[in-house]
Amino acid sequence: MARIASEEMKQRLKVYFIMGSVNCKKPPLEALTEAIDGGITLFQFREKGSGALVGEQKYELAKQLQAICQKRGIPFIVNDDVELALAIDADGVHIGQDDEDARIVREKIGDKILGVSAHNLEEAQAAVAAGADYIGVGPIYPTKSKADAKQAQGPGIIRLLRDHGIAIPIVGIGGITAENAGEVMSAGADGVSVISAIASASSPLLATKQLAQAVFNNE
Ligand code: TZP
Ligand code: MG
Repeated sequence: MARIASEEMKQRLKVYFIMGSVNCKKPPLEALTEAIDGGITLFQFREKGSGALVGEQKYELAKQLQAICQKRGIPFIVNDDVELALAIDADGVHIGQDDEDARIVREKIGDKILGVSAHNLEEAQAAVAAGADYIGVGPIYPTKSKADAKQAQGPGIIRLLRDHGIAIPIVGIGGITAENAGEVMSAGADGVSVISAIASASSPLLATKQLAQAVFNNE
């Protein structure tokens, strides 16, 4: 398998759903199935925070969610846990600035998708140099889904990165909803990534449809 092409990555980032068992209102398998029915283009398993599953239970949930993604043709990305991603042959890994060095992760995962969180130009340039396939930029808006989130920067951070030559696929993250997704896209993002806008919705199906509509109306 070759590295994912930049154009395909950009298409995959359009409606990027991130979720772990602690985020969802509905049972995780149900929430993911509804999100796929609603039109997500990429999924990240992020089993993190207070009450998160560990060990065998985390592994089992990952396998179950991955099976749903595989059946529906949605790439399955694992947050942080490179060993888990390799053990289950996930499609990729997403790492933050506090995780293992991106160059080392790239070596470990070969051609799998590598996503890296970046908060400024320096981090974005380093991620590009390390071989990231995309960067996640945020928090764009205030978020309740990440306890140690940095201050919200607004969509202008994406425009700044674009203006300074960052050309690789960018997905915005943090407090994104159907109401503000349009301005994230207009700032130069290829897509939006969300936890609560879908996972906390009483209807993940409807919430995803609304988010997808906002994204595709502002490409
Ligand atoms: N990284 C920056 S903000 C965030 C992460 C994982 C949380 C995004 O969650 P939400 O509910 O879409 O604001
Ligand atoms: Mg991390």
